[in-house]
Amino acid sequence: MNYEKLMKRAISLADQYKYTAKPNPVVGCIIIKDDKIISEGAHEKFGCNHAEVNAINSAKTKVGKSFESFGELTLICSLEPCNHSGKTGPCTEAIIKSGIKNVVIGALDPNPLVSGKGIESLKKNGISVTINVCSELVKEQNKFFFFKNTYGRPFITAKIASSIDGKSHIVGSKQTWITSKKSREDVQKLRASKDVILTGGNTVVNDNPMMNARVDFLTNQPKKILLSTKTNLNFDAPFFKDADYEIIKERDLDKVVSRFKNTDVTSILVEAGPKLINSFLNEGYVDKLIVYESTSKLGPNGVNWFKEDNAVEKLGFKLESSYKIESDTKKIYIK
Ligand code: AOF
Ligand code: ZN
Repeated sequence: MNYEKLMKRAISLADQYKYTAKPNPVVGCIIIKDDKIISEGAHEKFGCNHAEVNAINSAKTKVGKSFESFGELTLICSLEPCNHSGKTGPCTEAIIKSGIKNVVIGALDPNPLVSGKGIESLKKNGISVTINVCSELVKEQNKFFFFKNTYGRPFITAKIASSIDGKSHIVGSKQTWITSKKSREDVQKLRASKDVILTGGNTVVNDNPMMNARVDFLTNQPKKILLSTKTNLNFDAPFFKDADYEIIKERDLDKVVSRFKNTDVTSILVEAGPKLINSFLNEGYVDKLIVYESTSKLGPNGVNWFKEDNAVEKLGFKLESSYKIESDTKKIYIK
């Protein structure tokens, strides 16, 4: 049987939950009898049931109606079923117990706790396993999760707002609004898509930001991380209000980034001033740079984002795409 079409359906099912499953990967699962769909499930929320368990539970309500026994069914899931106990029990166990004898998998789970072991456990229990059906789509869909498990650190995006003459703000000023309201709304979505927002002390003191994701859909709020050795922080500031935050008093970025190795965090958005952004860029810790560029000029009193012309290109970035948001231009650079 050609499982690609059903795998693509499992992948779209999973996609709906990218803001609530994070930092976990999104996973979708479909159970079929011959070419008929019996049930579907997805990993909807971090810490809650995995996709396979939701699909199996839903199929259980249909025994004796749509099918007679689980041995007749095939389970199609976008990611290799886990065989470890994390916040939930092993999916392999749920599959084996159900009596399903045929499993089709999109991509192997890159999590070293799981990778290959889920398949092994299914096979040991007499289940036939097909792998790598649309695996590239699954990897693309869970890009940050695969990146983290491949490189041992989160995927890092840096975001800046720049005037047309390449400036960040007016020297000595507090907050300077450079881009339009629509661009700032776009930033809220960008924040929602990440596990962590990382900023510096000057940004928190000068801009007084909340640094949360103010979006009109359900999302797991990113954790806020402040890199600062400042001792005069105002903890009544919006940044600290009712928020999950951490202050890291560390200047060495190698050490900062390696702190995430054994955590759930798969993606970081750095929103900071020129000093911290340039440190991340120069140390090779930016995988994607997003520039929101306005048409206004800040002129000679403006502070430059970069010391030299074409600094971004000189660091090896290429413009991946750009488009207009009202009069601003959003430019996305990757390496
Ligand atoms: C699956 N099906 O739907 C998902 C999987 O803490 P836990 O128990 O939620 O486990 C999280 C890990 O399980 C996650 O890092 C990844 O390796 C795997 N995700 N596995 O069988 C699912 N979401
Ligand atoms: Zn699982």
